[in-house]
Amino acid sequence: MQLSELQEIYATPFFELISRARGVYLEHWTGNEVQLCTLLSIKTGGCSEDCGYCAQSSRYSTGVKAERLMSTEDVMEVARRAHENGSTRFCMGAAWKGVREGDPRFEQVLGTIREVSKLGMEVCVTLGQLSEPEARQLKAAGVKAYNHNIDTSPEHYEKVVSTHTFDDRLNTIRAVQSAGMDVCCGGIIGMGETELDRLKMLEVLTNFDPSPESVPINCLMPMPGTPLEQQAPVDIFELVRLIATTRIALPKAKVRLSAGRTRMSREGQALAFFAGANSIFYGDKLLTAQNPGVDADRDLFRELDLVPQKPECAPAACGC
Ligand code: SAM
Ligand code: DTB
Ligand code: SF4
Repeated sequence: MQLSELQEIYATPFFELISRARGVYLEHWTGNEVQLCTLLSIKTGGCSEDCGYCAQSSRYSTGVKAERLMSTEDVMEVARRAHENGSTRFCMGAAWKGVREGDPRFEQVLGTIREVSKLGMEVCVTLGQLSEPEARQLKAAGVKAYNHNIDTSPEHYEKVVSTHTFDDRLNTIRAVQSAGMDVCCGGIIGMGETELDRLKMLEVLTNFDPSPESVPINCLMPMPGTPLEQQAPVDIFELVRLIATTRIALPKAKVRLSAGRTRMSREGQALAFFAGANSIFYGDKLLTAQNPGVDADRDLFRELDLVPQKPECAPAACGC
């Protein structure tokens, strides 16, 4: 989609915008179903990169300790619990610049993926940069989707990160697409970007071929010690407008209301679901930051008559 079209959609009067987005949502999705994704940091902290929002960069004193890669056994324990709690997607994240074929730590992650994929949840990983050989190995091990966010507009990206480029991010996404994995790609708002930057980010996402399978929209969680620790919270109506615009521009993508829900009211979240968000991270913790508790989300779902989305047919567990 062109930037001018996105600008036009975004500028529609608020109620018209969210009604239109709701209409698009109902054409493509079963009403009231929201995907529950559990996130697990399998390798926390000590990252070489300088992403200005991230508590896991070794360049900032954030209080996050560098830990070793979790064992397959420990990951499986969390994954089993997530499955029992109704999660249909399990996303494992690593604080790495990227992964290389043959690296023993990458081999270990492949082994973990093989085990987790037997549980029947959609498996997603976010391990940083990769090229085609690594992408093919991940796909063969059972990964459905690879999360790699572009995070903001190309212009704003270099104000937030200096150790890799926006083009590096796009190259990884291309490798993921070539290997036949789904692309989970979105960004963060609240990093000092303009409305135009947000729409330029969306322009890039809408021009992916194939389209992204899911689009996480994160609100910056200002992590103490990072350069962005003082950023003001995102205005809820700006977030809802962006979600509605994303829903209209990418009707078939799962739009994930991602980081930052701890600072949103229940009413704000309800508006975001109405406007087309249909996926959340479920569980008390994101990677290092807090997420609303499982009990709070269960209550919210009950009050809004939302139900967990069923998993898509997962080859390893599928009986059909
Ligand atoms: N190292 C890998 C990478 O950079 O792609 C994977 C992990 S990284 C933490 C995954 C994503 O988490 C980032 O691209 C960013 O969108 C999101 N994220 C990290 N810190 C955040 C924060 N403080 N607030 C909101 N989103 C954040
Ligand atoms: C995404 O877009 N958001 C998630 C997931 N993909 C990996 C990460 C959010 C991280 C929030 C900050 C933290 O927990 O440190
Ligand atoms: Fe490292 Fe990813 Fe955090 Fe950037 S966002 S510092 S690459 S863990």
